[in-house]
Amino acid sequence: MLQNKNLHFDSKCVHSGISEYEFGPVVPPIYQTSTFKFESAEHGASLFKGEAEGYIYTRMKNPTIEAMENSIAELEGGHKALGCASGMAAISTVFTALLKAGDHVVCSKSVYGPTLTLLQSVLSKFNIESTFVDTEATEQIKQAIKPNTRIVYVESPANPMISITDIDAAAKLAHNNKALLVVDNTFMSPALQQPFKLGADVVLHSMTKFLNGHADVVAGIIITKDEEMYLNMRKTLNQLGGVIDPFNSFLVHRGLKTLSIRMQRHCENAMLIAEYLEKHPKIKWVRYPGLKSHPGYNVGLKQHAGHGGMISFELNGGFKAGETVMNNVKLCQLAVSLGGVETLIQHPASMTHLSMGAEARKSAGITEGLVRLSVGIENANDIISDLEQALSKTS
Ligand code: LCS
Repeated sequence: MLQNKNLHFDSKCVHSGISEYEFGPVVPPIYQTSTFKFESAEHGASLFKGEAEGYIYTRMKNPTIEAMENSIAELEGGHKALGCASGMAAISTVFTALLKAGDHVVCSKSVYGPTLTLLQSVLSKFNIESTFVDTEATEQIKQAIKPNTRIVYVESPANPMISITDIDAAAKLAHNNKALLVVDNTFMSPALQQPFKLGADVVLHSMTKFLNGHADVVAGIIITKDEEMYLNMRKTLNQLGGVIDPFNSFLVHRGLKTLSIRMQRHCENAMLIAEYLEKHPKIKWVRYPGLKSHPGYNVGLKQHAGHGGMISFELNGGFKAGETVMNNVKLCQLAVSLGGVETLIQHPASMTHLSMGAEARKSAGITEGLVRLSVGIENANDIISDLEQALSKTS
């Protein structure tokens, strides 16, 4: 394998995780097999005992999956990674591996809807309690931590409020209580933010988004910072069973090669569009970390290398006007998900964040009129023209 240590990030995107394979392919082959033959009964037994190195069964380990995992672990600056069937599979594996009955979690109020409902409605059945706070206000994290808090969980920027948490400060608060900081780095990707450098203990992603980048895969990943945590996660993932499959791993690994240049374009486009929206007379407010009006602007400058591709905004005309825009865009696609090459527009209150309920949405500031834009890599002028013609249809 190429020694990547001294390479720049964009070179690592192209080369990391690639090993030597039979016939010398430049990219990892797709080992589309559920199981692997043993050389002998003794060999099989020694693989199971962990005395021999090798592959047994794809739920446990597979070379195509391993190549993608090694690549992302390297890009995030972590120890090892675990490919999961979805972002939610990664999140539920992390909580299951790290928590026990009687533990407490502090979580951002603004997170992906099903993450909040997983804590609130599923883990609560196992006597795991959660407190949801505005993690943009570090003080609120401090106040919410209790003696039994085991995890502080944040997304930064968060879905869909694009709020910024000071990751370094959150890590210190968690560690003072012997708790762990888990960061969902989906909105930034390691091209823009590397939470381990800021003190995170576990980093995870929905790879469905920027890491894969092409809206054709549902997948997740967990990155650990040491072997002990990795073995705990691997055992839990193997038992829960939410692993990624070889073909999706291959697609994600292919997507990673262009991660750096894609993120650069997402950031450039999003900045132009955020500035356009902020000046538009029909727009009430815009949340984008690159705008000085964003309350987390200074924290963002400290912890991420670019402001990302996600924008939230509300029109003066509220939900009705937002609906008109969503129904009239032509280039922008009206669809949930994010982080792909095509620009997507959606309405969190009736779509991605419906499941969390009106009260939790209100408390997180997710207004009925909020519209979320995942800015793609098209020409920014084309995206702006499309938004302009759709905005002109609103009264
Ligand atoms: N974390 C974040 C920040 C997300 O935005 C999502 C999905 C997940 C985790 C879950 O990942 P999945 O299981 O879907 O791979 N976010 C979505 C969204 O905003 N629209 O559709 C899905």
